[in-house]
Amino acid sequence: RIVVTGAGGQIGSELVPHLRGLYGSENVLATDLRPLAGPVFEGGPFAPLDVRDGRAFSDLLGSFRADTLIHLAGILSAKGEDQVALAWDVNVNGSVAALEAARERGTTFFLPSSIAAFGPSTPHRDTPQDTLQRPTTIYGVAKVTLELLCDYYHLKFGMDTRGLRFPGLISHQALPGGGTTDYAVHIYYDAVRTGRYTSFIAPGTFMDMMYMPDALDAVVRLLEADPARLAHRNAFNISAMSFDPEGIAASIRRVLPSFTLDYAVDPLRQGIAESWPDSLDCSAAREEWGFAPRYDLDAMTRDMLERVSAKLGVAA
Ligand code: VAH
Repeated sequence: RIVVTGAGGQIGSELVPHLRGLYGSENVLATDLRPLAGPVFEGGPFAPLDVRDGRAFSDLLGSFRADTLIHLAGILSAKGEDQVALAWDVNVNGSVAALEAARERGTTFFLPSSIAAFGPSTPHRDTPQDTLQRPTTIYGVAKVTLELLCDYYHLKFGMDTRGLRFPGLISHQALPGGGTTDYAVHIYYDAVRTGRYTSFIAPGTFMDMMYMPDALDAVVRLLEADPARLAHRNAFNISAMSFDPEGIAASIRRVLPSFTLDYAVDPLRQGIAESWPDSLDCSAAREEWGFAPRYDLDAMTRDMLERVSAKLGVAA
């Protein structure tokens, strides 16, 4: 029985229905700061939760008889730079409360890390699984803290903690909020709406990316993996592709030939993007639990344009 925090976010809004389809709706409890609309809220059990409230967190895991906690609640990179104290409070204190509640209740614990856990001094190409991590955003500093905390709780208390370093995630269900890779989602919506997009990330800025179905599959595969095979536990590098704005625009033009891209670079998010890797080495994830993404850039583009067109009721 699984509890998911941040269920209304970009990952949670797709992961909750996915897990309910696999394990039964009654076995997946969605939580978020406030009641939600849509399938997450209507499709199964929901409870409001401020993840910083440790008592309420532990009580919820106990009353739901959870055996797994997937803790997604957090503030993303760009929004974190505008609200540093809040980002630290929610991302770190909220995750400490989650870890303590999971320890108290003996639940398996999943936490998402990010390519944001790397910084300018990290090798940018084929970024190793184990390497220098000196991130320059509060979001990244928090992610490194949480990677270390999850390893510590495993070593100190024997907790089953597991996690993934997500690349930028592209999806059509819920829009991301406050991220740096969000341009790779917005571009599809504008391609359908207007046939053109103005990118806040500059040409030549490569970042690791992945289509949401592959992210959902990775979470389930890691949580179902044989722990004896896990040489690493938290923060597996995973990625399905690496592209810059020109690359995703060319992919869109292979479907919508008239699509055009121009630029209004946002210095804040451009600076964040340049501090992150260009491409990850994902060999540990492949070897230890069979990570195998299915979508490449053109397959993602075809599916995204089709889904966003249907969602907006616009012929692409
Ligand atoms: C962000 N989408 O942009 C998130 C993610 C790898 C990027 O952490 O902040």
